Amino acid sequence: MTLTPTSMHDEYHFTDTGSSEGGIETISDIRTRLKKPRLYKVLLLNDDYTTMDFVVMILEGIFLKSPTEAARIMLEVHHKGSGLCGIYPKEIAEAKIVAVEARAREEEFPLRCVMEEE
Ligand code: TYC
Repeated sequence: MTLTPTSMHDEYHFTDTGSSEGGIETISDIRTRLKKPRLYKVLLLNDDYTTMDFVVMILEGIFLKSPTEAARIMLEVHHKGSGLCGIYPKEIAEAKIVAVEARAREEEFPLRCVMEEE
């Protein structure tokens, strides 16, 4: 059985693959077991003005990267134009982007961050 997503639950789809506890499996059991959030890549974009140290600080502070990983991602963005910071459910990805751009604005850096559905 496949339940078509509704407007209230459009980020999930539900597919019946059988019950685990025996007896009658309810629709809410199926939702609890099988809801599958869409995931989004969050990417940092290069620019000519934001300092490398600030980008590393953002990657450590907002994306919880180690200093080594933060430096690696920063250099990838610097050399290739963009770089992957993490993969998150929609609301988390949106919150990371707002946090990055708010911190960048405080320092008057033009740093941009975007999301792409996986
Ligand atoms: N290109 C910047 C510089 O040379 C550094 C930078 C890296 C900026 C990553 C943004 O997302 C970025 N100072």
